[in-house]
Amino acid sequence: MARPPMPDPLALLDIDSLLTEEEREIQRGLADFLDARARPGVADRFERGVFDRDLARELGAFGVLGMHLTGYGCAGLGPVAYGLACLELESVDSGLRSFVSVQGSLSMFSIWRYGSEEQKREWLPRLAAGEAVGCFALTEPDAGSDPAAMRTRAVRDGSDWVLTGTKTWITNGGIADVATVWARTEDGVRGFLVPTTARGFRAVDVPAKLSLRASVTSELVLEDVRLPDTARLPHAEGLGAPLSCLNEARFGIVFGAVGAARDCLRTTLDYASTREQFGRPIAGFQLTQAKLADMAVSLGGCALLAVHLGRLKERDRLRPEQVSAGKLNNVREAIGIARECRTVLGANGVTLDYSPLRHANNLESVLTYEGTAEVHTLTIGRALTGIAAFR
Ligand code: TGC
Ligand code: FAD
Repeated sequence: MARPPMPDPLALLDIDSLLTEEEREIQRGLADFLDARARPGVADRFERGVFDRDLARELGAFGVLGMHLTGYGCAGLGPVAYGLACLELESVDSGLRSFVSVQGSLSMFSIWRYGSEEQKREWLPRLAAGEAVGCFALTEPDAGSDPAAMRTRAVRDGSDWVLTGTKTWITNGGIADVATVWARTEDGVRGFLVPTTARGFRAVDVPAKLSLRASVTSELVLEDVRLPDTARLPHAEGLGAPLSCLNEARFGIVFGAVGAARDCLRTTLDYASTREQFGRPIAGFQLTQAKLADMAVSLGGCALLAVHLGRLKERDRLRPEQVSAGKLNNVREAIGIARECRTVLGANGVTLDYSPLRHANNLESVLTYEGTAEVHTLTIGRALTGIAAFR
């Protein structure tokens, strides 16, 4: 006798039982908000290549932006609650999670961790509310995996700084009010808060992406941008500062990838139980069940890993190579699940009517940004062997 399909494949391993009541409430509340406000129309926004700026303000009002930071209008919630928010956001679209990652974990975190009191007061409350948008500019045309090769320069001129260079692939760049720009000075790498209205600054959006289409990605050009010394992040010294911000955003991706994969599997379970061939639901074929079972086990493993890393982070015990293990594994598994789900959907799977191929396309970017799969493999390799194989 057939029973209805399991509505949430994460229920297979009872992942909920690992969460506190507060964490479950935050997750449920955000999921309901996103179902009402973000899920409808997401395929259309992906197709048109647009980001919904109003949604950013609503996410701010909901308290999601910088929710893991304390003070300055931020909610001060724990890492698992933040991770679960990333999971729910990415179950809608990776572009939405990207917006929140960059706003909260890269832009706001860089100011919160390395900024002066004045910088925090000026920017954090507006960024938390979604009234202002931030971006984080590390990558350059000739410095991606190897940010130490950056060419953007900040040179002293009296009491000012003059910034020159080009940053590329910058999420939120074209809609940002403030950019955290990392530049080389004669004392090493430093961070600067560049208002996007500054003379000599311009953003040019990357056209025709096949991935993360519902997210703004831009090139930033800085031509002799003059800034006072109060624009420099006073506590950021060396490349370790931007790399420490990446740990925060990479942690969110560990959970986010679970959300994308869960949405693919939910969609596929639902489809397979109603689509009939050879006179019966395709979910009843053993080959389909083998795919579904493998994917549910893999998804559960990803969720266990995410929650485990979150609990380590709560105790301040999370090391960068552990974040690398989480990002490498969960994004790799999620992209595999998205592609396998697509096969169960047959021809319908290549349309925007169903989410798996949209998620798979988005996950191509997630596999590359915040450290490519190869960079994270080598980070784990270095931790295991003690030998750095990057160069
Ligand atoms: P090395 O040059 O030797 O080290 C520089 C300093 O940084 C320290 N460090 C870290 N600190 C904290 N957390 C980490 N994860 C760190 N990784 C390195 C390091 O200890 C050193 O400190 P110090 O005090 O000794 O000077 O660099 P390395 O050999 O350690 O690292 C090399 C490598 C390849 C791992 C690093 O360069 C790297 O991670 N490259 C990938 C670049 C990357 O991920 N870019 C992402 C750009 S932002 C983005 O993609 C946003 S997408 C957002 C979205 O839409 O969601
Ligand atoms: P490369 O570094 O040129 O790498 C190309 C290939 O070579 C990869 O497979 C890589 O793994 C491999 N490779 C490189 N070095 C090694 C090595 N030592 N050993 C083995 N293999 C190696 N950046 C920002 O600063 N801010 C943002 O907001 C941001 N948003 C992004 C949004 C999107 C949609 C995308 C796609 C990218 C974004 N990025 C952002 C840039 C992203 O961080 C870089 O694309 C990423 O770090 C890789 O750099 P690259 O693209 O230059 O590739």
